[in-house]
Amino acid sequence: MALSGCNGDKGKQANKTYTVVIQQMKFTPADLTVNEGDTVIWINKDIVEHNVTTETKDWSSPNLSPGMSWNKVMVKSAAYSCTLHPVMKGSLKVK
Ligand SMILES: [Cu+2]
Repeated sequence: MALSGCNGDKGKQANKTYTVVIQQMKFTPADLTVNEGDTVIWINKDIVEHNVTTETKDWSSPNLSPGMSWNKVMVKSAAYSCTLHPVMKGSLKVK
């Protein structure tokens, strides 16, 4: 496991990829903790379009049709939602 704290130019740890499934108007898992540089893939397995947009609007995905996926390398923590369905919320914590 990575040590927390200042990590400057220490040895590189292998980056991982995490998947968040969008289904039944929910992000699963809704809360995810990753390391900086890890990739998160959102897959829309629902029957309607969804997107992933941070509350601060730092970044957002395009609208994802059913069956589409989108990925992003995470560099900082973010709370996000789907602007089409604001009740859908998730959060990413970057260690
Ligand atoms: Cu949605």
